[in-house]
Amino acid sequence: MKRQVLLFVSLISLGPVFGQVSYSIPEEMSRGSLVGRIAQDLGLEIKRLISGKAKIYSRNSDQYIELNRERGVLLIKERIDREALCTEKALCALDFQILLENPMEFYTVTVQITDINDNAPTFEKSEMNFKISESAATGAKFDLERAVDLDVGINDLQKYELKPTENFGLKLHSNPDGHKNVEMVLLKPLDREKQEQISLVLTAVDGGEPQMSGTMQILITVLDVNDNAPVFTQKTYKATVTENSPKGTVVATVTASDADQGSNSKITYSITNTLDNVRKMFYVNEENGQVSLIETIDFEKSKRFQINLRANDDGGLTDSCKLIVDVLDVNDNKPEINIMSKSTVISEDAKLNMVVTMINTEDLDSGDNGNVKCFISDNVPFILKLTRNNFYNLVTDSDLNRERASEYNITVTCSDEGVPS
Ligand SMILES: [Ca+2]
Ligand SMILES: [Ca+2]
Ligand SMILES: [Ca+2]
Ligand SMILES: [Ca+2]
Repeated sequence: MKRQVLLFVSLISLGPVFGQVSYSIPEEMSRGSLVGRIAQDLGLEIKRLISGKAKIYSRNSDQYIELNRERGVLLIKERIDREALCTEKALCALDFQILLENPMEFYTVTVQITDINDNAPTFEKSEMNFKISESAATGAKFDLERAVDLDVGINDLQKYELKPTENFGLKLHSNPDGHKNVEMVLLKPLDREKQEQISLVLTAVDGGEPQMSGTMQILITVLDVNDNAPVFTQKTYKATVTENSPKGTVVATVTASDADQGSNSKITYSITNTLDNVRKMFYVNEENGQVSLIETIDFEKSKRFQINLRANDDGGLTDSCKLIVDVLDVNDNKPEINIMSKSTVISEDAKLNMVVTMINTEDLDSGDNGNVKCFISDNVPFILKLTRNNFYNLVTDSDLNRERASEYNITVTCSDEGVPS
């Protein structure tokens, strides 16, 4: 084989060259399609082709093109795929010779294969996944896989499109190999609380006619940062609790929410009062915000509490609120009776309305529970007169007669209006 080639090389170097011709055809023409009227173009007669046993000599391209001597034409013998033949080369051509004998001569033929747009830009992967923090700064870049189009020139990849365009844009970088690297650039900050998954489509298009394209899906998971503080459902909560309620009684439940994820939204409740005795009286369940009593409340000591509460997330962000607890009175105090002055001795000629003694009543309860009324039995020559709130005077109501009664034992009864009294 090697020897034959060598022999041929010596032949062509000796033999006369009568001319050359070139054709240009698109790739992918079907078998039997006309490449060129070689006899006509070389100025040869059909009978000379036949008598000269004209044939194609080629070291590598004879499988694609054949010579039909009888018609004097070159025809497609095998479908030509430009991409397989020339890969990325812009100029793709088949070179061969037409050899004739008697006398020996040869012609050089060049068939240029032009590209047709028979390849779409394609991505190796159909999907790319990214995990991007919602705190990523605008301008942050992410390398994307580039697409490949086997065609050349205008039929090759021309541009990329990324949709939707809300948060990301594209940036292309020229590469020494002539291809362009493609980057996704963050244009607008991400917000996990608004959108946790973002799905984008990267489209690569060529410039052929018709235009062809390929797509790749880009899936972005937005990672949480602690950019939201807890928020109480109310700034001020109100509750009431009856005094003497048992320890453990739930007074109220405060609730805060946090828009973040995981530990960034895990809330812990606490009471922040310092200077008063609130923390001795109340306890907040740090997990569920339930406020309960840890001490018995005495209305007579404190009628109202202001509990300051804080909600913390695990990232250290906080909110605060107030819980106002009004203590409800129960009638747990008897009226107290104080005799302010007493004259144990009184003359029988004492005038009517003479003050014998002054009484003050006191009841620690409030409302009806502390509303005190006093009275005495009515078979004595005295009456009880209300002078001011909670002050009574015991005064003479009729003439006294020492000879009839020298001593009175008067019982004053005071009662509040609570139920039970
Ligand atoms: Ca092509
Ligand atoms: Ca193409
Ligand atoms: Ca948070
Ligand atoms: Ca967040």
